[in-house]
Amino acid sequence: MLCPNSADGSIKDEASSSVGSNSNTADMRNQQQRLNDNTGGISYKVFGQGGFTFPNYRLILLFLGLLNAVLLIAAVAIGINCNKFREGSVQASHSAAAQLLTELNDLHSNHSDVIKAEEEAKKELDMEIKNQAQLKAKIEQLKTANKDYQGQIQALRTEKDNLQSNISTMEGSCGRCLSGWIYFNSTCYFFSYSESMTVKKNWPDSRADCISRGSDLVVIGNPEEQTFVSNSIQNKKTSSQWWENGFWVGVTDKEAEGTWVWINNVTEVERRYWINGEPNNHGSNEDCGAVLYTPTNPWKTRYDGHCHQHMLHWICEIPSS
Ligand SMILES: [Ca+2]
Ligand SMILES: [Ca+2]
Repeated sequence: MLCPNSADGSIKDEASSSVGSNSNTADMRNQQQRLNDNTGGISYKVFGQGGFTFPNYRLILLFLGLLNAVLLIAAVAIGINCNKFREGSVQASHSAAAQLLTELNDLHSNHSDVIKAEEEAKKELDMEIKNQAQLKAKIEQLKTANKDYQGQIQALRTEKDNLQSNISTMEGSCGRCLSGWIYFNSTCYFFSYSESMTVKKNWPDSRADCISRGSDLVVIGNPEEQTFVSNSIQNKKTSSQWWENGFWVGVTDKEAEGTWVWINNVTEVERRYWINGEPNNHGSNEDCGAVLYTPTNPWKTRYDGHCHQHMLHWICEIPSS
């Protein structure tokens, strides 16, 4: 028979109760008996000293049974839900994994596309660099060609100027000067070089030749005439000795050494037309004046030479009629 044991409510078998509590047990039995008598056979249990009573244990059992059933149903329901949830989770996981795989594949595909595009862009860049280098080389070639063209243009311009000058001279001398003479500033000039490159004479014979032609040796009386004469004797070189390439002109210092007088009795005072170091009266016998084109300074054309021993070309001058 089960009964309450103490205030903590634990239930123990009556036979296992301790010996020290025998007197209390007897009292409880008596109390139980009295309760049975008073309730007409309905059993109650007494829990501890001064405790309280519960309904019949059958009701408790029934209640507990119902409670177990409810709990069982709840457990089953929870289990089903958990299973459904687990299945849902697994399906969701599968779906997410599949989605991730798809995205990963997409990314792989995109990455390949990007690499391909990068390689194509690199190829295009290399092509552009190559094209640019070729273009640069072409520009350099064009620049060089342009320089050449500019040089040619300049040369053609110079030639044109010379031709125009010659035309002017020819037009000017036409009908005014004898054949083989050059007209300049109302005057006709004869350069012996134009008649013969090889015939050269000393100063007196040259003057005699000019007189025989109805003229005399040239008198260079102004800067314009100096320029004309200097330009006219350009490129008239016939000897490797510089002093043999000159042309006799009508100026001497044979009357007074160092005093240069033109054949028209005009004394030369201009010193800037002498070549550096001239006149030097070399051998104390250079009393006749000649002119020679000097590329480094066309103004400086004059030098003195031996009147009888030096053989040169000569220049005659006759005023235009
Ligand atoms: Ca002299
Ligand atoms: Ca000299």
